Amino acid sequence: MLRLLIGNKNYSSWSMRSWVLMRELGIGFEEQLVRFDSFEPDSEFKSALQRVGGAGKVPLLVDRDLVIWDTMAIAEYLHESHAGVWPADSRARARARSVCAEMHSGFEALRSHCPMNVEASLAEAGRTIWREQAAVRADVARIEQLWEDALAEHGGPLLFGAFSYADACFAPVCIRLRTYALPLGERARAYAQHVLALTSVASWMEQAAAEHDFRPFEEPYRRGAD
Ligand SMILES: N[C@@H](CCC(=O)N[C@@H](CS)C(=O)NCC(=O)O)C(=O)O
Repeated sequence: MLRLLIGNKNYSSWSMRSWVLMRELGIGFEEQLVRFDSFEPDSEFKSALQRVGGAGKVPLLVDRDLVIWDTMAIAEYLHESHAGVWPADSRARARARSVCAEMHSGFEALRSHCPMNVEASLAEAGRTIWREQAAVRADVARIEQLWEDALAEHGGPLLFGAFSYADACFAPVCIRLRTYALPLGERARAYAQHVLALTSVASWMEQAAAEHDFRPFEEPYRRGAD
């Protein structure tokens, strides 16, 4: 049985990507939550991960004695044994890998100003961020363009028609857009709503909202859980 080590569901956007991918494709796994803490070298979080292997971050996928770290490597490993991780058509697959790679290495402004927080409603912080941070506006414009191009080429409702890792990869972005109530065009909004309604995404969000594990260092905008 595969084992997936993840962080707090309310905050861990990278964990969410692998978890949603596996759940949506019906790939069986046991999950192990490693609670976020300070991330200091001697923290509980780092010690727990060190005992398993990898780079000291979540998610981590463990298949017997094999430890796979980093979401892209996890997606590629699962692709070798399961259909549906990437689109079947090679052109669409190349494009899906491109958009995921861009997400993986980019959108720094959106990620740092709008950290994922499933349970919070931060529309007011979102309005300030939107007004003051041109780089966040640029990130969202680029994301909308990526989405619209893929939706136009493949007909929706998901980026490459049917579900693929690309949708799991952008699921935390859909949550950020919702938490911070950032403005979005019609087509992008419909896509984000579709992603949020996926069974796997809805159940991650439900479990995240039930966590009630307020981690102050992940909370630039709140003093406590509402
Ligand atoms: N590039 C990595 C990023 C993983 C990552 O940054 N995970 C965060 C949690 S969402 C983490 O473990 N942070 C701990 C740290 O930065 O020390 C991936 O794609 O898996």
